[in-house]
Amino acid sequence: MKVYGDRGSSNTRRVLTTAAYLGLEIEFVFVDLFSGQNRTPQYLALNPNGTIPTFVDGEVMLFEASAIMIYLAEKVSSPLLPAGNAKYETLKWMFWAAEHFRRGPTVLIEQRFMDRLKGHEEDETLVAEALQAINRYTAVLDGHLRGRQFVVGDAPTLADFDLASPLSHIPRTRAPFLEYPHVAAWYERVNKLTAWQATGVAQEHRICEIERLFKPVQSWA
Ligand SMILES: N[C@@H](CCC(=O)N[C@@H](CS)C(=O)NCC(=O)O)C(=O)O
Repeated sequence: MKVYGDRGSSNTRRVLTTAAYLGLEIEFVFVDLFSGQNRTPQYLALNPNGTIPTFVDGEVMLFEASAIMIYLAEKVSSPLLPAGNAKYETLKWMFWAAEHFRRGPTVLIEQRFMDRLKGHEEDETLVAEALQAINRYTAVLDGHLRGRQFVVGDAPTLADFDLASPLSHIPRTRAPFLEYPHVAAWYERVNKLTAWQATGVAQEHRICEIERLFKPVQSWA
């Protein structure tokens, strides 16, 4: 099984965390977005979006991190995707994460990290809209997490990894997720999971590398 991605990407991190949590051996193939490796004909043949992560297991070729995570959990019948009604609860929060929860943070990572690396000022209107969306949906998650250990039931599911992934960019986005007490307590629990910790260390290491790469542009800007 191969995962194509960048360890600095929170979408790649969701997939790598799932594989590590399940103890699955995967071959990691680094795709350097900054030198356009995601735009080569070979890569676009695997994933016509030119995004990361991409996954290959024999004839199975997937893009979309959540689809890859579901594939991995089902491959080993893991309770990360539980049975019965809990399965639909898990999927509900995963779809919600994509449709609502991660949209604001995606704007912030562009505005406050990617564009800043290139020496651009942030767009105040886009940032204000993103923060408004983040507050709206984090309040919903906070209400749900009151009195709960994890998003679905008392053990982690794929929904926890999907929802925690944008929090891993807080140092860059300065998104106010941790101002919500139940979200903050839940994130502390997620941070205690060995698989999540390991991918977090690798992510921060890679982010430092990226920042070093762009340093001349930053000081020139
Ligand atoms: N919904 C996609 C999002 C993938 C995505 O946007 N990845 C970013 C990196 S975190 C990317 O590849 N950006 C490069 C581009 O859009 O060209 C998923 O869950 O896999």
